[in-house]
Amino acid sequence: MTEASFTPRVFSGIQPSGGLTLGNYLGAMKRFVDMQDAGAHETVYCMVDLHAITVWQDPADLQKNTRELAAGFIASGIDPEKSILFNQSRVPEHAQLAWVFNCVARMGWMGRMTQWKDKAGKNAEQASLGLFAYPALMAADILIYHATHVPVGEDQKQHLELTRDIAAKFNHDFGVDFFPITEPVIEGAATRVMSLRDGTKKMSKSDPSDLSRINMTDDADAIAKKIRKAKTDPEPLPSELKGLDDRPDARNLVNIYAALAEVSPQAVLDDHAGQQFGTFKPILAELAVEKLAPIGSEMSRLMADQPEIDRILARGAERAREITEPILAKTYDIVGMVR
Ligand code: AQP
Repeated sequence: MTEASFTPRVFSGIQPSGGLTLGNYLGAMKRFVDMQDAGAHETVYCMVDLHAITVWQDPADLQKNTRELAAGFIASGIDPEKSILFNQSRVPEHAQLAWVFNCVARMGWMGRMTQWKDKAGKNAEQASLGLFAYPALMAADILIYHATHVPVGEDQKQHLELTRDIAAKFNHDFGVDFFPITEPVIEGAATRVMSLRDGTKKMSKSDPSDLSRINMTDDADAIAKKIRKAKTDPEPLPSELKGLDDRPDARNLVNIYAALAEVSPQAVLDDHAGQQFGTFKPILAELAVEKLAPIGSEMSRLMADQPEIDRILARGAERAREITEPILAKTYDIVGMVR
């Protein structure tokens, strides 16, 4: 089998470990919609609830966050008829393939993952085994679809490289060309949206400070207030990108503007060079409200019909299993399981 024989297929997921943030939206979700609408690939999108429980999740919050995330996918433009949309735990082949990959991946590979080091920190002895094995489950999420392309934010680049290593080692160990060597798709002005309180830290749904992020459920007032309070510096905007090199907070706001307006960061500077943040922030807030508030209201509308969300996810899982069952069966044959 050659790479050319794999169906062009996109897979990506988001954890229901909190509310959807502007970082998830610009770094991932918006690009999921673009890839769906471009029509060049089959698109498979997932709420990765099994990943979420690698750190403690209150069960009631996990259910709420999973449904809210589903509403976020749909409100952002994912059409459950065009894309396959479901939550990971409904498709057991993800976890089954992950076990095989736990036996292919090496401890040393996992130990080098920066997300593991960041999240486990100095307390690795007390971290869950699931958190350590997270990248093997992520590789399984992708490869159980023979996905050829994976749109993600910059923070997932290392996990994608590990996915390629796992696929290559499996193919090599068993003398097959069964799993594709997946291409990461990391592009655009917002591959790494930073915290509004600290431009050197990633915007994250689990950051204890709500002012550090824009939630997709924030209303117009909250969005405007968070941008107004965003950390900046006293300098005006420069005319060239290199003028932002040592100004992470300023750079972050320019990147957010560029991603929302769908222009390059240089084009933002061309229009706003010389402006102080007192002038630029209200313009950014207006743009953010215009683009994000309709998504937030559509999410609330969808959340009011929970049975409909559950029906969409169940149907998505059925469609997903049409792909995953034969790939797991073939994997088990290759590995030598008697069935
Ligand atoms: N700040 C970000 N900028 C750009 N992309 C981002 N992504 C997340 N944060 C940013 C992208 O969103 C997708 C889903 O991420 P995830 O929820 O699976 O996990 P994460 O990267 O760990 O996201 P969070 O918000 O930081 O979650 P917590 O706080 O629970 O760890 C991925 O494609 C990711 O790159």
